[in-house]
Amino acid sequence: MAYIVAATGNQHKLAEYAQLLDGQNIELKSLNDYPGYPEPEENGSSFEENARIKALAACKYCDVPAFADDSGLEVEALDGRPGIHSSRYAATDSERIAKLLKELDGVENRRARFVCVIAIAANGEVIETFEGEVKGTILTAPRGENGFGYDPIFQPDGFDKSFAELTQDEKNRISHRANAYAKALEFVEDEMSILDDEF
Ligand code: ITT
Repeated sequence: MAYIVAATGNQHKLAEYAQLLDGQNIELKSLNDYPGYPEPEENGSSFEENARIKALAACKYCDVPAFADDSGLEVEALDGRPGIHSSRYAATDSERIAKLLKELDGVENRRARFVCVIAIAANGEVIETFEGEVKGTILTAPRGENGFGYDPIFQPDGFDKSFAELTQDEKNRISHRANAYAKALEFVEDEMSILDDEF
């Protein structure tokens, strides 16, 4: 059995990955299995740089293959903000949503996309990165209770529901994270031996 550590402190991301990896021949470990893990500073200037930082730090500390994602919401009318600062944009999910809706008050162009870059690291180096996106629009008020982050105000193209009104399974069929994951899985299946380290 191959092992991989999901290098995230975000339990919602972890739950999405647990579902995505369900049925694969890979055992998912989390940072909860490594008490005392010192989270690295995310000081990169792109999603890719931050994903690399997180995956590499976990791979080195846990001494097993690891992956991490850096993700966020890019709003067209805000020149791509909050982007890589999506998590730091405000203190809580509801404050992040309120702040974004205020910035977009009266703004006609509500186009946005979620981006996710997954980095996989093994044997002390980043092996590869994979990018996924999902395009949509920012609603004028939050809708739905599922998901996390900006999900209640993001409506993916082709749906009349917000991400937070979709089930995790439905979100996992179309999300930025799922799209990046599908690319990563294809790569891992071809290169399965990178996960064959002793645990
Ligand atoms: P880790 O770095 O520990 O993985 P994090 O939450 O800090 O956890 P990021 O630095 O990648 O993760 O920040 C991503 C932020 O972007 C996240 O906190 C949400 O606010 C937002 N975000 C990312 N993916 C999202 C999704 O699927 N739905 C809603 N919001 C999302």
